[in-house]
Amino acid sequence: MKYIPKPNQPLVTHIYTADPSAHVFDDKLYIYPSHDIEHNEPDNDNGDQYKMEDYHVLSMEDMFSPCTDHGEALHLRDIPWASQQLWAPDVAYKDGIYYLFLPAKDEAGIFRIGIATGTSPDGPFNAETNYIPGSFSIDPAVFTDEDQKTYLYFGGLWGGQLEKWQTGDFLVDAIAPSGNSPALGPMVAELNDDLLSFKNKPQEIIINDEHGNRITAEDEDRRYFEGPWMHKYKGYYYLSYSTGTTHYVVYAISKDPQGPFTYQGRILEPVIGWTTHHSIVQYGDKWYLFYHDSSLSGGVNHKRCVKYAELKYNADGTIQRIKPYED
Ligand code: FUB
Repeated sequence: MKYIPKPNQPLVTHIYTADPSAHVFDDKLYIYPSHDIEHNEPDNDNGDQYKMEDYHVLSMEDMFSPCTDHGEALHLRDIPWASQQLWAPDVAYKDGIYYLFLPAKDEAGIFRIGIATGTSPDGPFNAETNYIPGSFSIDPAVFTDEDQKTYLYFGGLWGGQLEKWQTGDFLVDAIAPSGNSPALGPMVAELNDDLLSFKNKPQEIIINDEHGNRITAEDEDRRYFEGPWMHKYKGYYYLSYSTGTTHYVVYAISKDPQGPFTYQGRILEPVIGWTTHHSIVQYGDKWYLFYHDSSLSGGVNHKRCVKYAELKYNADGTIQRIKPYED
C-alpha cells in the first residue's frame, strides 16, 4: 500500500526536506522544499550545518494522495554564480514559465537570491548566469497580487546575513539592532514584468504592534527573524514569518502588500528542531499550512521533514493557532 501523508506527518521519509513553499499548479499541489543532506558536523549560529546542494520538487494530486518526489530539479554545480548552501526556495508562474527563486552563497560567501526557469512545475530548472542584481540575504517568497504586480519578500538574520545590509552595503561586522530599538523587518521589492529583476530597490517592511509602535528587537516573541510568506485573505495581506530564537510562526496584516503591517498573533507553536519555516496555500475551499520539523531524525536540526496542517480562520479574519503535536 502506498504511503499517504496525513496532517502533521512527514510528506516523504526517504529524504530529509525543509522550508516547504507550497503552490497549486494545474489543480495539483506542488511543494518546493530545501533538501537537507546528512552529515555529522556540529551546529553553529551561522547555519553552516545547512549544506544543501540540490532541490527536489514534491507534488500531490490532492490532499489524499501519495506525495511524489520528482528527483533532482537543479544542482548547485549548475548555478554559475553560487558556491554553497541552497537554502529555502520559492516558485512563481507566468506565461508558461516556472521561476524558481533560490538563495545561495556567492563566491565571496555572501547570500544572494537567484532564479532558475523551466517549463514544467516539477523541473528541471535552468539557472540564470547571475543572481538578481541588488539581491541579498535568504528566504525568498514570491507573491503575485490580483493586479498582477509581483513582489519578492526576503531576508533572514544571523546566518541569513540580513543585519549586515542595514546601510545598503554588506558590512561583515554589522550587528542586528538590540534592546528597544525597532527590530529589522523583512525586505520587499516589486519585480519587473520579466520576473528576473527588481523594479525598484528593496525596502524594509515595517511591523507595528497593536498601538502602532514598531516591534522592538528585544521582543523576540514577535519580532521578525526569517522565513517570510505572503498571502491574501478577504482583502487583507497576511505577512507571516518565523521569530527564530523563540521558534514561533506568527503573522501581521495590512491593506498594502508593502506594509506597514500590524502584528496579529501566532500561527504555529514551536516544533521539534531549532528552525521553523512555513508557507500557506489555498487548495479547494480549504487553507493549509506547510511547515517542517526535525521529528524524522529524532531532533537533528539539519535533518528535517516537511508536513502540513489545515489552517483555519475565525470569522474576524484572525488565524487559529496550530499545535502540531496536539491537534
Ligand atoms: O534551511 C535553511 C534555513 O533554515 C532557511 O533558509 C531558514 O528559513 C531556516 O529554515
